[in-house]
Amino acid sequence: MKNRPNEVVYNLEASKFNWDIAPGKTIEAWGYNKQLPGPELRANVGDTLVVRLTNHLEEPTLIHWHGLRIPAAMDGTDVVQKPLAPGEVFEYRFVLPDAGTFWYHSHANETVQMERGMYGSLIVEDPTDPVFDGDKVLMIDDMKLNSDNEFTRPGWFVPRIVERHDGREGDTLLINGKENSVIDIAAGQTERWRIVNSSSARYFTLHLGGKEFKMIGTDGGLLEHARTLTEVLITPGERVDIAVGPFEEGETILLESLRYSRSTFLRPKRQQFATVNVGEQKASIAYLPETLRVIEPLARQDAAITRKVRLSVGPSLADGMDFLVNGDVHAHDKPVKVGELQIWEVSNTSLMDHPFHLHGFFFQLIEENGKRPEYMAWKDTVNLPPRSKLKIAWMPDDRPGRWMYHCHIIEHHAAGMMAHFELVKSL
Ligand SMILES: [Cu+2]
Repeated sequence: MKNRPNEVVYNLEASKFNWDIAPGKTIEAWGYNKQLPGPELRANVGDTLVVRLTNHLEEPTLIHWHGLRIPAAMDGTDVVQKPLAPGEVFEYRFVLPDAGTFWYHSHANETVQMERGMYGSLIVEDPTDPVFDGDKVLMIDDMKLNSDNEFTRPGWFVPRIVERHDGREGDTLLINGKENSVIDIAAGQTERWRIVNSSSARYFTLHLGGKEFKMIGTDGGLLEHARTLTEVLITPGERVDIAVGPFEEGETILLESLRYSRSTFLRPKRQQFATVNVGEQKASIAYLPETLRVIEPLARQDAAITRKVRLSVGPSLADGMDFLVNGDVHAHDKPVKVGELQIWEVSNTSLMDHPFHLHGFFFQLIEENGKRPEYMAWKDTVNLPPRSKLKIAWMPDDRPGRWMYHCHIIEHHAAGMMAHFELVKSL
């Protein structure tokens, strides 16, 4: 709802509620405004977003604004904000600096709160965005439920270490909180689909029955040029915007995730998430320009490294395995100075994949295992396969405070694969 000009206000009420993921299949969800996902928030770039969060849960909570370049105090983690106790209200208020596909989620007791549904999308539009015939948000998730549709708790040692090692994956596959979703599109039309991987640990390789689609954007907004693909990997936390269509009337297309092996105990599978139904022919006004925007490079591939971040695993007596950053759990990294270009070498010495997420800033990938990346993009989450090494460049602008980076497999984050650092005016 619009209040003052350029101010967009939402109320989010966090609570427990019953949610039908399929006809007759009801779960006890936790979420916002009794919806799963929470309300789709939309505003224009430059608007001030005001979100009043009321906590009706029986435990503390917080909202993290994933991908948003906002002041540290609004980042919604427990290092910048006291979690809201039951009954408390907090008002998040910040200017939306960038157009793109973002999302919000709980950053408290995440392995429970996110798994149960505490997330939603935040779409920031720009009047100069390419024109499409439709714009849909698809939030990918999975849930691990028992035969009574209850969330399981891994009580025994073996299930517990498996869930800690693999991250929590379940066989209940959801798009926008529903199993076996049907996505309608008119024949002859081209739509923008904004895909958000809001799962705890699932690697989602989007596949539309082998049909070509165009990847037009990622975490930090539009790419420079569309990329024609038939599949794209979207790891937890990442977003990919695609242009889909035009299709023929009467077509039925499976929306699946292809098999991706990330060295888990659980065997990876090809799985169907939804069906795309192509309806009656309609006229199209969609137009995709050759150049979507220009992305200025922050640094050359050979730029000198200013910091090394090593993701690894090590043995743990109590839990089987610890998840480490530079050899430490829940690490404290050195401060970063405002205005000093950061060139980080992020490496993964473990034998499993980790999606690396930096809070509050976009980075550019400038080198991938010794090679120059294929295309330019602004990112806040990037996957590291086993034994891989990336170089990322990012500019800490004038938003001092406490920030963090972590693996976006929520169970790995909880098991220690994260670090705090202070952004300071002077060192
Ligand atoms: Cu991880």
